[in-house]
Amino acid sequence: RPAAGNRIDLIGVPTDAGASCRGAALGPDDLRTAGLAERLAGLGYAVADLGDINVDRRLTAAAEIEALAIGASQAGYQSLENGARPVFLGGDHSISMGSVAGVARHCRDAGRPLFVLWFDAHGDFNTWSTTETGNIHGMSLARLCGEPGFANDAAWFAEVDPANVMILGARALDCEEAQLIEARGVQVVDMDAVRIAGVATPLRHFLDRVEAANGHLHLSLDVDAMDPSLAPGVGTTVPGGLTLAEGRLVMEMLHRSGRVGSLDLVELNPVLDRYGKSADLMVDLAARLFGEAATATRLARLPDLATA
Ligand code: Z70
Ligand code: MN
Ligand code: MN
Ligand code: MN
Repeated sequence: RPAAGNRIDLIGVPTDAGASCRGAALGPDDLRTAGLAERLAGLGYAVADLGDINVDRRLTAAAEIEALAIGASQAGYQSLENGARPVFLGGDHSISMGSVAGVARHCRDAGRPLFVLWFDAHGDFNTWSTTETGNIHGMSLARLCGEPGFANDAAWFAEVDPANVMILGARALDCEEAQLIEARGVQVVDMDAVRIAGVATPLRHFLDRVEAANGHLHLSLDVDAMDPSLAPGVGTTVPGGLTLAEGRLVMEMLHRSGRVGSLDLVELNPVLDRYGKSADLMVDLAARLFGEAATATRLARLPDLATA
């Protein structure tokens, strides 16, 4: 059990301006309703719900995303400076432009390398030149990795090294997007690789790198990485996603690493969800990420995890 004083800050970023369909803006309140704060508090954490970043609905989509990125970056940076772990509640995945930028600024100032696990059916590595849809949630990782065409000179922004990123669960990469990911050296563990190697082996190698570098690990959890039968409440369902056992195993390994310092929970669309199923799944995964059900007995049966 974590000692009291181990703090988690919930930061709502209620937008769907980056997506093609509306509804993800309701995500933060749906995660609250599903009991996220209470579940984490039950594990012994001091959970503070900092409320939602203010959003001005009169703005254009791009301007709304930019304003929220600034707010998320500042709130996340402050949370980390205060010694807490920020959990960003989306919102579509465009919110990570700000959340991860704030984490990257903290890491830069603290002199610690940042690693990002992009848990997603998609790569989100399109630019304004490669995008087939114009949807900004399909561009967040590209922007974070310093691709041109974005206004990244602002004080709230900091880049992520593409060599320190692993995309896990991918199965819907656009053609030019896939070429760009490859050219930048981002590691992709797609669903074909998962079916062949499982999730544990590639994740073990990634976590060993984070450990060796004394890195800070950010998990950007897009719920559409999970199979749509488990997570129907997403804008774009892609068949052939991660199973419940695989998702939980990833979370347990991440917990055991002791390296996860920040988290995005994104792309939950309550309008498309069925009886809170996807929200419940996200709360379950987040709880396991923070240590729920990670008993010594279970780990004794999983020696590859115990030797983290
Ligand atoms: C596509 C695009 C995307 C999430 C869809 C899809 C991007 N590559 N991301 N749903 N979460 O529009 O760029
Ligand atoms: Mn820190
Ligand atoms: Mn995504
Ligand atoms: Mn996705």
